[in-house]
Amino acid sequence: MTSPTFSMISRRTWLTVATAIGLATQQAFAQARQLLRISTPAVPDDWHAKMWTVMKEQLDKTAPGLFDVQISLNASLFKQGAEPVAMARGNLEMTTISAFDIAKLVPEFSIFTAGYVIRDPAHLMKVFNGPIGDEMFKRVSEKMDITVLAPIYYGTRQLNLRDLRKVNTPADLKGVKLRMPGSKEWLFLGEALGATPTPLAFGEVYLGLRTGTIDAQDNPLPTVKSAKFYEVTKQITLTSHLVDALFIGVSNKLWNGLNPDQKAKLKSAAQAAAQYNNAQRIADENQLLAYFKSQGLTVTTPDVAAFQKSVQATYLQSAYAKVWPKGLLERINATK
Ligand code: KDO
Repeated sequence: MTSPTFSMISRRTWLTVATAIGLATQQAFAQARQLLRISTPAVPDDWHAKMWTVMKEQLDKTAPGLFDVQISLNASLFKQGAEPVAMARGNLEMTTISAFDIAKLVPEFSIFTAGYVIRDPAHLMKVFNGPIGDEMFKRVSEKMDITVLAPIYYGTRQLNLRDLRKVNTPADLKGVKLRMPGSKEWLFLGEALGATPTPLAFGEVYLGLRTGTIDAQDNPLPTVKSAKFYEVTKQITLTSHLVDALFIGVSNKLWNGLNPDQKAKLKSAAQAAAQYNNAQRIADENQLLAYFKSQGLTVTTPDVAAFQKSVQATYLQSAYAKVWPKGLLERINATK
């Protein structure tokens, strides 16, 4: 047996040292990665669930190794509506919050929970990506310690009934057990529509419709498809009562620890996710009625003007409208 030559030793040594350096770098990298936990009640097939992967993939390219993105769908990490509290406690970094979640802590935000205020997706984007959005998101940051990175179009909420029913005006919804998410702001919207609102978490809606503990639910068409509500309902009534937004929010604890370049990369990735979601939802909304009809559902158009008049009057007379900043409704209406 020949003894190892000098060059063999040095090559081996070099390899060992290089491997050790590699491992140490990897460890340092892993340790330095910011935990970015995301929780949402969205079902995997929904665009606002898939958009998180779009965000993650962009971050992997623009900021490799910076974030450890962990996506939890189906409310498997936190139950619907519990996300802002989890963020405040440092147990969650990101989610989509609704105007209804925000209104609990920023009461003036209830203006966006009112039916027939936002006109369409383009109006929604103009309002939230302009000075009104800036002012309102500043309040969100101050009171909730959450920075809004991008508004998203969740869709236009429609009525979806278990059984066939003539629905022309709010009076036709009298006694209908309409499922709403479980907060007073949501229940008020159900009441304003003329129904008997029944609180239920999103994850329980399918079963509620199947077993008949509820008569109806409201959600945008893409969600009626992705959560398969069309399988357990017979009618869609196009009230278009709420052009609904969600807001991609990050905890200030994480946000304030980032440098300007990292902030820009995270914001840009969130905006890419929002754009992806918006484009897909709008395309879906234009084509899904044909699909639902092919599945045997009846699609009806009520007297939308009657719904609008009644819902707007209910909100304007309510305690909610009393805390809306003076002139805000007019400014929203005037946004073109
Ligand atoms: C729902 O529970 O009806 C709702 O549409 C309310 C939204 O604010 C949002 O929480 C949404 O569910 C979930 O993201 C599931 O799609």
